[in-house]
Amino acid sequence: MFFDLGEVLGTIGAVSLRAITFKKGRWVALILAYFFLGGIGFSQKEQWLKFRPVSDDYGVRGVTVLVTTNLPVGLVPPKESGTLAFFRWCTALDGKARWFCFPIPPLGGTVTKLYIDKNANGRLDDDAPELPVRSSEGECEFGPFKIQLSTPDGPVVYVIGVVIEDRAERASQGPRWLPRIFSAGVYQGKVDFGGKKVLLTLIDCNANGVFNDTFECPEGPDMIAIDEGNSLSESDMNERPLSRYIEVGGGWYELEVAPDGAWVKVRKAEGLQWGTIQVPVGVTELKLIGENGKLDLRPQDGIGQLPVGMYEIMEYEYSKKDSAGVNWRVKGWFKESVFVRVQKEVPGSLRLGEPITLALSHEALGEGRVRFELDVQGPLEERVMVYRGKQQSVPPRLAIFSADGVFAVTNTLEYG
Ligand SMILES: [Ca+2]
Ligand SMILES: [Ca+2]
Repeated sequence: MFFDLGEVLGTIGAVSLRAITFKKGRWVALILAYFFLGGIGFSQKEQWLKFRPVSDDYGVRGVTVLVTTNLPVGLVPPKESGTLAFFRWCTALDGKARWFCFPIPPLGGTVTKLYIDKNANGRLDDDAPELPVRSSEGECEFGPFKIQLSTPDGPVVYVIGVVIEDRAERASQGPRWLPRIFSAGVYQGKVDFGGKKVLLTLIDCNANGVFNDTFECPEGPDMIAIDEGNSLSESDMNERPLSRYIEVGGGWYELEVAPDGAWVKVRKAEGLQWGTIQVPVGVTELKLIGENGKLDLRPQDGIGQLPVGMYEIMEYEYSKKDSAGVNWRVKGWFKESVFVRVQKEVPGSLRLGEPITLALSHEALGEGRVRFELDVQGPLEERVMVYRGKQQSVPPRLAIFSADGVFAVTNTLEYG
């Protein structure tokens, strides 16, 4: 769905939320806006960050690539017998592509060697094979590997890890081998935002070697995490896509990130244009992500102020008292992307919270068994959870009868 403040522009089909969130095309308008605004000058000094190695469980991210068993043109293979699989990793940091290669193991076996053309000379016969650091049925991990890159700003070391998934059992649904290359390090440090120091982490989410991809990158934006001192753990850190602006401690800043992640520059955002979003009065919290950054809005009397731009609505909270004075609370989140464009001096409205509808579906599982599912939905077909006071509302009961009345059963639906 696509909303313009004040009017509905049109709709898109039921596509899963994450799948289309940051895809190319969806953000064409953002790209144009970016170039239109042109180069934003940064006068502030570099604030240097430190490299910190991270393991793959820091977050499943990176780039999944396809393999070929055809020897790529111009590539000298390693001295190996048997069938070889090749895949490629490219980085904009030095503009080069590097080939990877592994001998395909017999069915049931795991990948035992990985060759990487680390020096990007088009030869794999001068690279020693790497051994897996973790190997299990269906998946093995290699690395981390340091890749030396020559960039216009001097030499840079980029660290990658590789996980090769063997999908032999599901090969009918796609390729058998799925290597994923991920950035095995982040850049982290205390960064000064107008006197307030926060722990900032740069994550090369799309593993292209560059840490400053924003929404206009076809592979999607990189991520930053912000800890203003109130995060309980790293996973709790306030992670968001890298965007033009960033809100820290109630102030808005522009952030420039070095391509290799080594430093950031911060300056107070000037000339930000503000717009208004109107929601039902009961909406107490509204979380959005867009070209301007991540926002946690707390609308007052149904009105929220935010920088002009395009946003995707992530979550909201809505509350209301019933006639007995009991507080009811609704938490909503979106399985389909809902976008809102905030324009200057064009107030509009977004319907959230009510009405809540129930959609019952069923699936025959065979052997006389049927599974029923009840979707609790808000006005934009978002998923909602309903709380009465502090308790989740009592799930409805479902009575099922056969047409002749012989069969009768009543079940209570369960959350989950
Ligand atoms: Ca080589
Ligand atoms: Ca990147």
